Amino acid sequence: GDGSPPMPFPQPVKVQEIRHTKIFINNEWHTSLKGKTFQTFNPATGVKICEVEEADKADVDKAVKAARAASQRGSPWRRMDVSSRGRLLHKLADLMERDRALLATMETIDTGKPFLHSFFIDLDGSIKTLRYYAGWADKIHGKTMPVGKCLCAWNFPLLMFMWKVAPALCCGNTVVIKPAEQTPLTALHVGSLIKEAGFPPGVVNIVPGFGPTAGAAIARHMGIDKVAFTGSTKVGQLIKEAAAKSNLKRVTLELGGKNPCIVFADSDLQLAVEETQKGAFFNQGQCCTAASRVFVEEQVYEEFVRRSVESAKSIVIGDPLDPRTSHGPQIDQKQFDKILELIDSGKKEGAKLECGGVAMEDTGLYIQPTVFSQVKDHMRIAKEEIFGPVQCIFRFKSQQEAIERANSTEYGLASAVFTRNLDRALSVSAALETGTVWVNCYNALHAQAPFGGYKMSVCLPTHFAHF
Ligand code: TXE
Repeated sequence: GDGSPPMPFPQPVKVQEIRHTKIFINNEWHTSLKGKTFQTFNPATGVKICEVEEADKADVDKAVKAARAASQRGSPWRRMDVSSRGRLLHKLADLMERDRALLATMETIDTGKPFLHSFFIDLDGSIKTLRYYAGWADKIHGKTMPVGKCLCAWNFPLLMFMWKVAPALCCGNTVVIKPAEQTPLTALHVGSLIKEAGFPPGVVNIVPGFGPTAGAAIARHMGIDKVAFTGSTKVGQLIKEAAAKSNLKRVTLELGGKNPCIVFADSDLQLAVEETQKGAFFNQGQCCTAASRVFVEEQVYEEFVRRSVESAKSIVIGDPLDPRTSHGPQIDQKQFDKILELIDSGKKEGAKLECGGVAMEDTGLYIQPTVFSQVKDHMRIAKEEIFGPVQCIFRFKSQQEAIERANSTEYGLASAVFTRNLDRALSVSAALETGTVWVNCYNALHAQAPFGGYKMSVCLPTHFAHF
């Protein structure tokens, strides 16, 4: 080296005991009104981490009351000047930086995602999202909505929390947030940091619980003005329906994807192999932006498949807390079973299984990175969101054909184009019906860039990216 001491490598923290497992309302910790709790598990080991208080309709009512009171005219939050609001968001970001290793460890234990991903991607994105919106707080002139409610998914628990809460707070709203039942821990820790940062009571309330109970109570609540949701398309439809049938609350939905990549023969092939595969397998494939359909021009098809298989076989699967690991377990048994069932359908429908396709033998919900070639558009693996580590490779002949096939889906979240021809990159990008089109890269997400989509992937009524 250059003689300077080595950069300290982030290490997971030894978590002795989870301190925050209750419902967070008015900056205080509450037990469930029905006296119920639920368990959260480590998907890498199947071992129970702890019990969490389970919120239901009555707890949601209590949280909405607190959020309403905190946004009353004359309340500390309403009287606070906008730059102080920005300072509070920065303070929260500072506290998350202080607790970064702890939060990353908790995220890894609760979701199974590799620790270094939690540390460098989820925590980085969460903190940057807060700081980005902190900067907006004194630059917004216009209408705001008093009470928002957010429902989150389990694939990026902390990041989803921040994508939803940071813009809402930046505009002076108050929120009630329900984390996914699989992954409530980091949200609850952030509850303690919200209190420590000095947010007035009731501005942020956190109600861990299940979808059909706590989640549904939110969707149809008369005292909530806006709901933001990330999850399945099916539940997204239920939420929009419940919103329409109750008080016509505004709805933001971020749902599934079946995201196409188009790889032309004139691309940097190695780059295309690496980026599309990263896109397919990142977070064990549990991404709404997962690169689940890769269309490859026929001249380079065989070579692309060969290199993709080689790359998939080199992925390090293991204990998510081990910094060498790049691939962890799936989130729960239900998802695990769904993925294996879809892999099976791919085999039966005649796609060629190039590698993977099976679970790991020992404990935990691990599925080997899987590559299918010779995938045809009518197959289930070509149409349904798999949400697992499955890469599907298709062959195409002409640009027009590739665009049409890429667009022939009910989804429209993200896509990518790989080519050295910039002219082609621009015309194909314009033709793809997706909110994001990446050129010669994948999953390049930034707090500064909007994130939206077409068709059944996204429903965004406001100008803000995520709330
Ligand atoms: O999602 P659900 P699940 C997709 C992915 C995955 C599939 C199923 O394809 O395989 O969805 O996953 C709350 N009213 N995505 O079953 O059920 C629930 O408590 C109100 C894509 O985990 O949609 C949780 O907080 N809320 C995705 C959240 O919805 C309800 C991320 C997500 O759960 C509810 C996750 C109800 N009736 C899954 N029912 C993405 N876009 O990234 C459930 N919930």
